[in-house]
Amino acid sequence: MRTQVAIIGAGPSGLLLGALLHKAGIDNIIIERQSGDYVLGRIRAGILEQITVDLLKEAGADARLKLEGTVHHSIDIGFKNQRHSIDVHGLTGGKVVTAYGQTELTRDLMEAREAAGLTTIYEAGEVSIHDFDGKQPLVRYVKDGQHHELACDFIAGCDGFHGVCRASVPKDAITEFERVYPFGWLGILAEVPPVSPHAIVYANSERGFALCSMRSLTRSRYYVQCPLDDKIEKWTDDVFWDEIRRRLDPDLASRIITGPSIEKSIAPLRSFVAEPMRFGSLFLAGDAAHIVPPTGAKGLNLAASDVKYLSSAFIEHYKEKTDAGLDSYSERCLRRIWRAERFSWWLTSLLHRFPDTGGFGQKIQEAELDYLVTSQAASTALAENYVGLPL
Ligand code: RFL
Ligand code: PHB
Repeated sequence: MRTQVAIIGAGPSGLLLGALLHKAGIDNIIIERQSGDYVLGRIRAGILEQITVDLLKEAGADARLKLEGTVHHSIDIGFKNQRHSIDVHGLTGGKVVTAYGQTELTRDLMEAREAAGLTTIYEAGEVSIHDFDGKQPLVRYVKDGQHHELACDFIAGCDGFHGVCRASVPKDAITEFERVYPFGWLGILAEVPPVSPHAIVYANSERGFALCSMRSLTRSRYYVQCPLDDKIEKWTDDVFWDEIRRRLDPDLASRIITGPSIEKSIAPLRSFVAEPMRFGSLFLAGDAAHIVPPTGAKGLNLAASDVKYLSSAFIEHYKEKTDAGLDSYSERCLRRIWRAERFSWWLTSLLHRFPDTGGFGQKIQEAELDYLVTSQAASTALAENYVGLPL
């Protein structure tokens, strides 16, 4: 088999890249190690920057997003038992974010891909990549017990943090930067109306961070900071609802509508960047190259901006016969990535309780939050980053 771009991974990065390349007439095949249902079963991001929404439109996969996505003009910040609204729309000259689940976005891209008759090989085993520093890049995999080879011009490593692509780069060719946080996020999904349908609530409390988010007007997503070694069984639905209420201001806590969880999981928090993102004809994109703690809602959006740069670079290569975009890919992406890394690290530091936060640290966080919600300069800095820095 042969294709122009072999894409490893059918998460949001791989599917979006495949769609944009197809629109430009560039042949691509996606190889994914899991089944489609497994990929759709992972509950992750919920907040899309305008750049991500625009890319889905460009990919021809935004019909349902337009109908079902909820536009948010502001975000709420809670601390010291009070909630403060930050008018993101007003502070950024009219920019907004859209609440729409990663699961839905992935489903839309999968369906568009299937409708266009494009090849995705699911449940591919033993995926390996070869000769990406030479002239004949190759992907090998096993499907239904048979060994296969896919020859290509380029390999796009869209296979997430634990994928094979970054791991295949010689250690001396790559530099990794990492910070692991001493807590996780326990998230639950429930078929109940969100307590705050028009603004995501980010709350700092002495008991730890809490977040109120949504998937639709009838489906809510909530998170609380928890110890990394907590067992999920400890967190019965009742324990979860009691705990989140204690971390929110009394008004919000009294209005939260509870119900049985339909998904519950604990995710670790990490900041990570691998540099560079290009190795010959291998290009990393999305979580394969970088991770942010979810506090800034940047992970999926960064994946989308990588894909924007990468698809433009491939289009230039094939249509305009110039490699300028491919040559500058890594540098262009990393500038935006490090700014999002900084923002996500800062917001995480400001809103969570760390082992050494103590009374003094709590007071300092509250003082900074007070400044943040009362100073137009500080609110604007938050708002600009939250809606996404320009490409
Ligand atoms: P993915 O989604 O991990 O997809 C990678 C795909 O590659 C496959 N794969 C392989 N395929 C073939 N061969 C191999 N050897 C392979 N190894 C792996 C995997 O099965 C998978 O299908 O990476 P991608 O596409 O780069 O997308 C990144 C996003 O998923 C991620 O950044 C976001 O979910 C992060 N994130 C958020 N981002 C936002 O922009 N806004 C948010 O509100 C937000 N909230 C979140 C989040 C992530 C969270 N968790 C669980 C980490 C909330 C949470 C709780
Ligand atoms: C979510 O809805 O899953 C979500 C929202 C905002 C975040 C992180 C996750 O910052």
